[in-house]
Amino acid sequence: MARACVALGSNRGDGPATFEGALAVLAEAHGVRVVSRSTWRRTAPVGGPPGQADFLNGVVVLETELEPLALLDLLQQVELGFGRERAAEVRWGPRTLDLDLLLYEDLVLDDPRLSLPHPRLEERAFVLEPLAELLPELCLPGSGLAVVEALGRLAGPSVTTGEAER
Ligand code: A4P
Ligand code: MG
Repeated sequence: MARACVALGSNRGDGPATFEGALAVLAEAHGVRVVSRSTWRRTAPVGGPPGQADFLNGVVVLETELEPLALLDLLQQVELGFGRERAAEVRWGPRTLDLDLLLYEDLVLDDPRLSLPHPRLEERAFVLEPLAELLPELCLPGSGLAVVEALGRLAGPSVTTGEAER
C-alpha cells in the first residue's frame, strides 16, 4: 500500500456537496482507502481569469494499491463524473472539481501526464494549509522541507471568507 495526498478544488456549483460526493466515490473505489481529510476552506483564486469566484479547497490522504498513473486515471474519472469539462476551460479558470495528486509516497516523477510532487505544491497556501492539518511534519521530496516549514515561507494565509468548514 502506498500513501498518496490529493488536493480538492472547486469554484463552480455546490463545492461542499461535490467534495462529499467525490470522497464517497473514492472510498468505494477498488484499491483505495480514504485515511484522513482536512477541513474545507474558502480561498481567494490564484491566477486564472479576473473576477472568478472564490474556491473551496481541501486535502485528503489515501492509502492505495494503485500505481501513480492508475490513481491519476481514477481522479480524472471522478472529476468527469462531477461535471468537469476540461476541454471547455480556461487555464486555472472556474471548475466544478479539480483533483490534483500532490504526493505519492516520496516519489519524484516527470511523466508527460504526471509530475510528482505536484509542481506548484510549495507555492500555494491553499494546498499547504490543509496538508499541514493532516501531515505537518511530512518531508516534501522537492525541497526537503517539512510541510509546516514550507507553509511558513509563504506570505500569508489563503482563507478569505468565513471559517474553515467540515
Ligand atoms: N498533471 C501533471 N501532474 C499532475 C498531478 N500531480 N496531479 C497533468 C494532477 N494532474 C497532473 O490538469 C492538467 C494536466 O496536468 C492533466 O492533464 C494531468 O495529466 P487539469 O486538472 O486538467 O488542469 P488544472 O488543474 O487547471 O492544471 P493544474 O496545472 O493542476 O492547475 P493548478 O496548478 O492546480 O491550478 N486558486 C485557488 N484559490 N484554489 C485552487 O484550487 N486551482 C488552480 C488550478 C488555480 N488557482 C486556484 C486553484
Ligand atoms: Mg488539476
